[in-house]
Amino acid sequence: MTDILRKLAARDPGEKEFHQAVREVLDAVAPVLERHPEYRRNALLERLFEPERTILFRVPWMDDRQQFHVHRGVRVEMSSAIGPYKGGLRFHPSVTLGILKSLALENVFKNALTPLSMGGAHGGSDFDPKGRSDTEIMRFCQSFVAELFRHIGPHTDIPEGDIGVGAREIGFLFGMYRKLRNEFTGSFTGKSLDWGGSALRREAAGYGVVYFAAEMLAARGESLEGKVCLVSGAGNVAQHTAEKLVAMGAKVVSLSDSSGAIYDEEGFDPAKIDFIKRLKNIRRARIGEYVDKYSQAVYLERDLRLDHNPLWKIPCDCAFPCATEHEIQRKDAEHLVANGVRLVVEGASMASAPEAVRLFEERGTAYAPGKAANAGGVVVSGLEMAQNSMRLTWTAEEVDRRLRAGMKGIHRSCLEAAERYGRAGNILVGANIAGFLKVVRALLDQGLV
Ligand code: NDP
Ligand code: 2IT
Repeated sequence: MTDILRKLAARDPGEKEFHQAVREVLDAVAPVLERHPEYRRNALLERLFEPERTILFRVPWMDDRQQFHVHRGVRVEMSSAIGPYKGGLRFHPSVTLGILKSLALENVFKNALTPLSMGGAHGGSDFDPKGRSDTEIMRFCQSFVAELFRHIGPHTDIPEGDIGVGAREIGFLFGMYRKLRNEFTGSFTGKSLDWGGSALRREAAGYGVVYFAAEMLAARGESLEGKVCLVSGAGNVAQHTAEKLVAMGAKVVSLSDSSGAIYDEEGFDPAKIDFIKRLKNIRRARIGEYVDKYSQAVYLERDLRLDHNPLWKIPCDCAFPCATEHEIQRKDAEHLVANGVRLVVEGASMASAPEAVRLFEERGTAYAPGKAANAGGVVVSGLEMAQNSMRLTWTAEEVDRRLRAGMKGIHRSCLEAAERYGRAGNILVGANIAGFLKVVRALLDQGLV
């Protein structure tokens, strides 16, 4: 299998994040490949790791001072073997093709674990929305979709938000899409409730993370009640992870953004979480302002020269990284383990670097990768697509019931797959194997396409 990695590295030497994502999959599915030599004979790995299509395009736009800018737009359509391409759009200056390919591959597996069959994609731009006015964001989104609209549609590819793309951006993207196509179809998810969105889509990824954690604890005869929890990030996934943890009786003591973290030893309550939502979603301010209002809390400024994040030094029972990939480095994992962390559940995709994951495995820390634990987002995206097709809307209670059942099912599938292949209890291995089997069987059934 090292030949596959070698070929990928030779062909696209700059895509180290993608090579790492491929390595994780190869390590996890090794026992499956041993049992099924026909998978290698049919070049299934080669097919799985080469996107079906990658769209690269120019995004020109004008800022409020009438300056022109050009960014790169990308959509990686990785696999449609089991359903239309599905996955987020990320607007962040760190975006590269390698990162988007790794997220698209992640989504192939994640989406295969959900009850509704969906293919995998991811896209975005190196555009930085931070500090931009609403009109600048609108012009950028309109220019982005003026090209992307040709490639997407409710039966082809259905984008959603991700870092830097929330309700505001989906509104602008969908509005322009609708105008260009002259049709109102469910070609994006994450839409507002008033115009085709689903109840709880905004909350889904974070709530799903907590439902997954609750399943992991229940399997050990425990619950979230009273557990001290660290949550990183302060965006969509982090806010709703913290909110649901508090609702389920846990004590959440931290959140963060790219500038630093807040630590409130007393724990958050619903009023504090509402304050944070207003701070981040409406005022679009920095998380550090929390300590101006709640003076018992402390602000831990992020020192980018350090190879660890001070947030992960805080003692906790459970850690929920919900900001971005590789935010838990080996050093962070060492701090968490030394402080007795029991559970690490990823809200952000690939939140833990491979060396950190290795340490969790060595020390027996219960660990769930994003491709299983944050699948709640795409579970409810699938429900939004189903509601759009039927032209009806389900209540929040109905969606929540389906989300919870979906997360329970994913947890069970991961454990069953891990057990079947001799790695009982390993959710990382189980998630990769369960997703892999669903997709490669579809590829075999459908011939060489
Ligand atoms: P948001 O843009 O809403 O929030 C992202 C948060 O993470 C912000 O607080 C941001 O800080 C912080 N952050 C982003 N990049 C970095 C970085 N390089 N270093 C430190 N902090 C950073 O995004 P989401 O909450 O939607 O996404 C968070 C994670 O969850 C991502 O990994 C995403 O792929 C994953 N995810 C999202 C889903 C969704 O439905 N939205 C579904 C499943 C997974 P700042 O405010 O300073 O930028
Ligand atoms: O990475 C992800 O799962 C998302 N950003 C959401 C994808 C989706 O299509 O709901």
